[in-house]
Amino acid sequence: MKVHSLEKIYLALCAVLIVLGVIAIGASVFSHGVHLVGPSGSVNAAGIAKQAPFDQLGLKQTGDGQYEMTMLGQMWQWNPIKQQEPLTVPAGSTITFKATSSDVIHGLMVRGTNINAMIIPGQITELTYTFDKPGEYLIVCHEYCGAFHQEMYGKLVVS
Ligand SMILES: [Cu+2]
Repeated sequence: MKVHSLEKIYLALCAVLIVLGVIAIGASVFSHGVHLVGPSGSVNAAGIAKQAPFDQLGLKQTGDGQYEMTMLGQMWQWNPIKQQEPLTVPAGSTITFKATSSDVIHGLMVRGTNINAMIIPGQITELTYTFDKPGEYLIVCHEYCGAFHQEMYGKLVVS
């Protein structure tokens, strides 16, 4: 089979672009600190509200510029975000999110950050992020969880 010289050039360019694309994705993953989130514990799906740390939901300060946000995904709310709004922390604060679900799989995402994980019933998911930029951060569920999935959102204010 004879391959035209222009086709050879085209194939070589495609190969170079594929290699550059893979390198760009790899560099982006390392530079943004992308990593898989593993479970950091488990809770019995029955009676979550009586088990630590989910017996005390909400944002609490644990040190100088250190916060812990314990939250429970339930159809169709992030408990207790709506009850505690506006959640406010000063710029430069580090928040460790500890989340689980009491019913179905939810997805925790904080827009503008790398907080993005599935929230699985009975599994504790822990994510930490330092909020250096002031602004409003939308906290959403990004895993379709039923009829009012779009209502699972809240706001974090970094001032
Ligand atoms: Cu949802």
